[in-house]
Amino acid sequence: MDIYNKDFLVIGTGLSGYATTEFLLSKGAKVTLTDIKPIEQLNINNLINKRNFRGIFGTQPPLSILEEIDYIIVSPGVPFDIPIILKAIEENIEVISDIELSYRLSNGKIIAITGTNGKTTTTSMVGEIFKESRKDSYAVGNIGLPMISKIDYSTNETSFIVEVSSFQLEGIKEFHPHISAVLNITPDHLNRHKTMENYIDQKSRVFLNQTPNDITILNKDNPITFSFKDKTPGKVILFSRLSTLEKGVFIEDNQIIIRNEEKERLLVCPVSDIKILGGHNLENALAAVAISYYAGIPIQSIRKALKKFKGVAHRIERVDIISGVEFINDSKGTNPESSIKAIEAMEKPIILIAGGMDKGSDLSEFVLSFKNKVRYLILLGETANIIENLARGQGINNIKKVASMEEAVLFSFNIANKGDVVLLSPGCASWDMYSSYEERGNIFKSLVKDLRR
Ligand code: UMA
Repeated sequence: MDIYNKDFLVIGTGLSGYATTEFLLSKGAKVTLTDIKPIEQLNINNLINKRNFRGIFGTQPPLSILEEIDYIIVSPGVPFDIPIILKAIEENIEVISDIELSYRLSNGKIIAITGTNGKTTTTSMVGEIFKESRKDSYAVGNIGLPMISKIDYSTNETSFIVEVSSFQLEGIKEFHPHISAVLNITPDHLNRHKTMENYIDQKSRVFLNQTPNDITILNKDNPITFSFKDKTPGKVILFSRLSTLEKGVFIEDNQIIIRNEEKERLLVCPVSDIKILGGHNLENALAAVAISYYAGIPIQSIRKALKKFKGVAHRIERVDIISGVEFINDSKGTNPESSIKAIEAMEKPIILIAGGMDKGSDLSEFVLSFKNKVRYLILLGETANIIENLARGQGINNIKKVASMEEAVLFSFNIANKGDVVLLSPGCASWDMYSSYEERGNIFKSLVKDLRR
């Protein structure tokens, strides 16, 4: 893809838009960066005076700008149905996501990991496994590090381990992973994708450009991902926590096992070596084993890295134990399914802090999972009333609605008994009150720290 002297419109000034703009300018492209937020709310001082840079902020860009534009790069959080994108598509201007641009400009191989939950943990695990075997690699993408920021460092020997979201997959065309993995699919982001069918279609785009020479790794235990075995052009490798397999990665006698094409039965490690909590994390580990093994990583490195892996921030992250009360930050519980997994992973009575942006998700399964586990419910954000009504319908009456995380943490500590766990796992996105789940989790962690003062 030729970018020198071409005119790019980059929509969104978050992590992806900023990194994309910096990269494109450094390669001699002309960039118009836009964001609906006003300039005072954006952190773009380092770009403003650069040559070939122009900014349009505080509004959607005018349609007339398209006359000068060769390519549009859309940040993941920007929906594809805004007027400028619809018009550009009508006028045959290429509209792609940051991940597609990065793919076109990168050297090396791509491993793409998607799914509703577990993407970040699995991507981090695979990243650690690759590091352990000293393979030239970068863990990038939805994990919080735009892939474009590492393109300049890539060679033919580089492996990009890319966490890809349904948002990013919406804007791919040629993106071609050598290995793709779909961990699980349950309802999420329905406010953007509208129907479950659409969401599933976006996820299945991860293997859109694969060939029989590529590998698609699928979770056998999730009916939707299992059904992808008949859709992908790639060679299918399954993993399963619940059943043994003729070929693939599974658990037998509390050991993680690989059975390869030659029907060899390879022992990876005992399940007890996986230190991160919950059955869902065991599934993530099985996926990470499958990805790494088929990427050619020696089992010894896989084994070592898995044993060392301590989890990722904001995902069932142990923060502190104060006066016998354990605090766990699961701010990355941004959809019901993810938070159900966190609740299932707890072995103590739970004081749950939940609620957040209303993405249109059905929260009833989430509330059903509270039964016999959640002792007290503290609610905040847009969905507080919805969760309260569902919970009362289930006979749960220990409920407190709060206006801030500070109030939530103080109240939780006041009512907690020794041996309880205070779990922040909202079941909802953070964007009604915070800029990201990271910000929400960091505020929770610092408030917990303050309890010690
Ligand atoms: N904006 C517009 N016009 C619009 C809509 C939004 O200009 O019509 C602007 C917003 O004002 C904002 C910017 O676009 O300033 C937002 O961009 P962004 O949301 O894409 O934010 P980034 O900082 O670039 O972060 C994105 C991913 N965010 C989302 O998908 C929402 C990050 O994933 C990712 O880590 C990062 O790129 C690097 O690749 C976060 C996420 O929540 C973790 N992902 C979702 C999830 O995991 O469930 C999909």
